Amino acid sequence: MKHKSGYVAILGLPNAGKSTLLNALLGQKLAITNKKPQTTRKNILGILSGNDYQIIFLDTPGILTPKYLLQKKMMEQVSSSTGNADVLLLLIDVKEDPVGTKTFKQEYVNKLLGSEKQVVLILNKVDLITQEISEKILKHFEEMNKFKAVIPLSATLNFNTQKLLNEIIELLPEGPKFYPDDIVADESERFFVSEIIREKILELYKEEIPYSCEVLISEFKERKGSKDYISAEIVVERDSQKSIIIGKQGSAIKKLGQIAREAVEEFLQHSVFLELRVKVRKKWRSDEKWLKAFGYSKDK
Ligand SMILES: Nc1nc2c(ncn2[C@@H]2O[C@H](COP(=O)(O)OP(=O)(O)OP(=O)(O)O)[C@@H](O)[C@H]2O)c(=O)[nH]1
Ligand SMILES: [Mg+2]
Repeated sequence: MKHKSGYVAILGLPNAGKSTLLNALLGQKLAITNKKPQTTRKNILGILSGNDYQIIFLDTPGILTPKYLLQKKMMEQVSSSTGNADVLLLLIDVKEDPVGTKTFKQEYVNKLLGSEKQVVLILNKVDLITQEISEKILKHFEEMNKFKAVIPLSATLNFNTQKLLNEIIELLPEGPKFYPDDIVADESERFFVSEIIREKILELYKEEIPYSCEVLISEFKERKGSKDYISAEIVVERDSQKSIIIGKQGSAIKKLGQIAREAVEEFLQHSVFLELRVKVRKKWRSDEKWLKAFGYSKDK
């Protein structure tokens, strides 16, 4: 058998389960996930290598109509993921959007379907609906005749993920490995640590607070034989948000620091001393200069 390789972009509305699917396909947690929409802000590359294939996945932010500059940058990330892609995975949350009405309302999705790209439609979260409804939805999409395949799947239960992989390998062109077999990600540990902290902010704080936060790693000192030292800045937009992050007598940030540290230690497999600071950068989500400084650029 010939070796196959290529790029596969994972696309869909916010909260469809794209990052959960990436993690399920890789068999390890690379991308942060949360029940709140717009968790992913930057593309995350994950590589799956087998004897006769190498799939380079790109998890992307959810497709939306941007209302402020950060969302515009997130959509630029989405757009940049499809250019090189050999296969597009379009995820639909079958509970929230059973026949794809919300998904196909997005002009961007229709543009993709009108392109030459091979699209596999994934009916995600089938664990939340009955078999009967699942079969009806499957039939509905198969009859549209727009997809290379339509696959009912549950990313959380790992249901049909192997079937999806077989389908992807089938669709990929012949080609060599682009990365060594043991490489799974191309981002730095710093990036993943900042994402883990952001994930814990999403878990601990309510309403708009997580949306107003960005996490930057200002220092990361590896120390053999003792704890790594990591200093992170949580950037918010307003003083009032800073007070909420810190909480009464520092109680909220203390809790955040503790659960974030445990998760970072699990990821790094090393003890760490984690220091968190909060900074206000007025309206950073609408500020080109700050967004650039925070790494929101077009390429990737
Ligand atoms: N029941 C069920 N829940 C799922 C499934 N896949 C994902 N979820 C949940 O859906 C929520 C959103 O998952 P994410 O993976 O963060 O979704 P996403 O598409 O990456 O979201 P954004 O990054 O915000 O665009 C999380 O609470 C997941 O646990 C699934 O197959 N079944
Ligand atoms: Mg995501």
